[in-house]
Amino acid sequence: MTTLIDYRLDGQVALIGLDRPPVNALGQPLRAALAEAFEQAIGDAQVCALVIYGQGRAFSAGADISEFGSPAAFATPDLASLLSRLADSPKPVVAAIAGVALGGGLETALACGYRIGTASATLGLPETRIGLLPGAGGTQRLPRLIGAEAALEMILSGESVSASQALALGLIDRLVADGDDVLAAATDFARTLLDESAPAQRAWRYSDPAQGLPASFFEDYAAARSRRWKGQLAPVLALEAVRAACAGSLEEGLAREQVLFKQVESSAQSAALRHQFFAQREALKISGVSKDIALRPVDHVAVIGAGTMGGGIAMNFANAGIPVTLLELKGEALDRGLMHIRKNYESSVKRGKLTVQQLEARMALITGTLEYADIANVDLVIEAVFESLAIKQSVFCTLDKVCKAGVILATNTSTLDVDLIAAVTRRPQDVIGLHFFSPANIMKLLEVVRGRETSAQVLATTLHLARRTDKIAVVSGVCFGFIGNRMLEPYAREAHRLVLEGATPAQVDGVLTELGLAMGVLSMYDLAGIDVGYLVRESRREAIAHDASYFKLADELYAHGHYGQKTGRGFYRYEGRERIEDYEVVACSEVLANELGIARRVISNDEIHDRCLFMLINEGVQLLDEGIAERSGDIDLVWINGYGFPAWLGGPMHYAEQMGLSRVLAGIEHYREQLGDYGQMWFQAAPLLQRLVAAHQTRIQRL
Ligand code: 3H9
Repeated sequence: MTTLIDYRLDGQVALIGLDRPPVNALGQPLRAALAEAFEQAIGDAQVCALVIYGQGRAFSAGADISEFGSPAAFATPDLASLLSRLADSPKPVVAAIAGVALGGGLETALACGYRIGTASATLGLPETRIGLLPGAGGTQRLPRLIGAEAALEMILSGESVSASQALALGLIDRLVADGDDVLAAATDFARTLLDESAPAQRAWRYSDPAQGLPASFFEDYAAARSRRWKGQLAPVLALEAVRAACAGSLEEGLAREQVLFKQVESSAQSAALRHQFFAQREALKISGVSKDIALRPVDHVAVIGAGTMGGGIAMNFANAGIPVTLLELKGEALDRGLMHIRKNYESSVKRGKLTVQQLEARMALITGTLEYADIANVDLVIEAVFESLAIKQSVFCTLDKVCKAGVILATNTSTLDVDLIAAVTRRPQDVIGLHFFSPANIMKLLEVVRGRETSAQVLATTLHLARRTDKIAVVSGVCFGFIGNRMLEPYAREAHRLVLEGATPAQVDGVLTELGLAMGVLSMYDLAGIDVGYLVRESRREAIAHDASYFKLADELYAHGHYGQKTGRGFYRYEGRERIEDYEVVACSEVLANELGIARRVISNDEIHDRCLFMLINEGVQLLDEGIAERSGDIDLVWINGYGFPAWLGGPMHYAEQMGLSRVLAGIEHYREQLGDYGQMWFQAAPLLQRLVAAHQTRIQRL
């Protein structure tokens, strides 16, 4: 017996412990060891019942995700066959669930005749989140146990349920109080089953999982989610698998599930989502920051500035139960900010997302003040004032004077030089950038900007805090715009310029949303505010003065007071929430193109795709080469979680790898030639991209 399984006997009960830290992922070696232990128990006449449990913090987090896309995923014994064997056990098998039972982990429990769980256990089938579907019987056994509707909801939401919900659903048979020994309880349960001569497998609770559902149930379910599922394979095929559970025998359903599972497993979408899963975990491993570094306690936070951003940041901490002091200069602005926060929470109450008590509890965690003295003892200060270096530096001078030693001083700048801000303090090692995305209480991404002197301890503490507040943290070095906004610039530049060359804003945005982006870049500028974009450009006119042509149209919109959605006009006209093509914008681009000597022509959708995307990718590769981003996966996380890049394409870097790096390079070189002076100026392939292609590399990495 290998060490992957802890096998022992307790009287007539065989105890089989999965022992593959950290989460008992069911890779081939563990599957083989489990199969062997199972057969040993079945073959042992002394054993009358079995208990399967997980050593450590999980029952099992499911199949080993790193095996997918390789033969190891289906290597003997494959999980589906192993679980079918388990389900046919002639002796009762009890799954003892403590911690998480996810994906193939829950499917293992479903193949057992009986399930018992601790109160803090969570159970779920999150496969669709990584572009898969439950492929070891989950789509067939779960509907037969809890009904098709509840099963579909669990499978398609990917959300876990608590042990008490699982008990109510009939997913587990017994609940064990936290602190009680789940293994002892499971062994007792097994003995009771033996005393009662209980069958090894009970009849399914739902012989017809679709019983009581309307005939059009599956069509209606898919139709209601067609927008959310647009372009995605896994949810559509997962639904089909559950439907198969309602249409025939278990054997037929399991066979259908296998076919569908293999289809998603080999899809590019699943490869992209799996890449994202690991990228998210890799992003927390930072060079120079050891895993065991002592963290600073963060029990109280202050936010400077009660505007939209400051308010969102305050809510982010209050939502995680961390007290926040919100500081403003004027009473009116503070009241407005606090009122806005309350309104936001009230709308969550109206939507049923929050109870009134939770609203009040969160508001009670946020205290307003006009005095810097009130934040002298907090553990972290986040400045969220107007995006101006001089103003931010003056705030940091004050913080340096007022705040206690050991406080972390963070700036929420989206573009400015964190080192120049740190330099005005006597403690640059305690200064860091925390770039939240608006609305800060909702958006998952947090760009953590590591200044030249930021200490490893400060960095580690903020990364830990990000997890506490459910943010996806990505570390960036210091440069204009960090990872996200620096890449936005060339991408947005092409979008703007293409409109001058003859595309309409709707055509440009249409190509991007067709690809799966949550929003086209020009619509995004309308949402963020044409005035905001203008002010960012104003702050760095010298840097972009050598070719000012591409943003002439945006400057013109600014001059006319067309600031985007908030004024009802920008690149589009707005009637309520409806976005309408504005023919005056088209006419204006014609005039500007004429003035700038740009020949207007019919622009193909392919050209829009290639110019916007290749320039985005090129900048990402350059950032990696400069060391601003540590890994290409970090760049992907930023664009998926902060800029609406479709997760199922894996982020711009992964997408480039899928397209082929040589295609990206060839495209850049093509437009460099085709677009005359403009092409010569902007279409310069990143040296790292050239090196990678020359070395026939398919992955984006430093070379
Ligand atoms: C499946 O089951 C398919 C079947 O239906 C059909 C098969 C035929 N595999 O997240 P953490 C690693 S698909 C491999 O930092 P936490 C993770 O990379 C699977 N590795 O901890 C990390 O490694 P490292 C369906 C895995 O406490 C370490 O474990 N299941 C897996 O914040 C710690 O992870 C899922 O989708 C895995 N399955 O969260 C569940 N899981 O230290 C995916 C974790 O080297 N997992 N690792 O960076 C999770 O949701 C979370 O990891 C979990 C723990 C909640 C378990």
